[in-house]
Amino acid sequence: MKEIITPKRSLSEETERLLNEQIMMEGKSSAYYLSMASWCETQGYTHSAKFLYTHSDEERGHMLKLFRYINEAGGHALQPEITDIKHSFSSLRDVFDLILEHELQVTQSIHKIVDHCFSTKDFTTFNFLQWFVIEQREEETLARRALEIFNIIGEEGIGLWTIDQELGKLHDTDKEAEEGA
Ligand code: OFO
Repeated sequence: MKEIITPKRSLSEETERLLNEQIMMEGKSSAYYLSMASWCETQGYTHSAKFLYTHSDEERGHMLKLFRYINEAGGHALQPEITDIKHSFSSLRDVFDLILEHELQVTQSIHKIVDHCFSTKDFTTFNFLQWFVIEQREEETLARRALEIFNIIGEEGIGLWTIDQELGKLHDTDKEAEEGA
């Protein structure tokens, strides 16, 4: 496909389309985690709910980063229509299994755009996307860490109660790791 770039815009139409798809994905992440937060809260998993409310806000931040980039580059960022959000989950573990699955899809989607930018020599967008590449590595690590907490503590007895407490601390652990890096 021929890439068309005019003096008023530094983004090709295809790159703009892919970035708008990514806006949809980040918006979906935000809505998905908000729904998970709400479910956790109704089940008494208050620490996990706190973690997920914060995470949902972060995903909205990722979406806004893309909005600003597209518009500054002369494109048009589109508010996505978010549908089909799951509201019920079979267990707390199910929530965190789904988070890892979802984050792996987000990583693939980011890599697809990075690959496109590299092959079309859009090095500005390629460079902008490096933040997302690093972020996805951290998000996957966080999701895996959450599942390790289930495996290490075990869900029997007061296990689930303890797991919920530990999941609530995940963002702090993440920040400490970033500061130590
Ligand atoms: Fe936007 O990092 Fe998760 O999805």
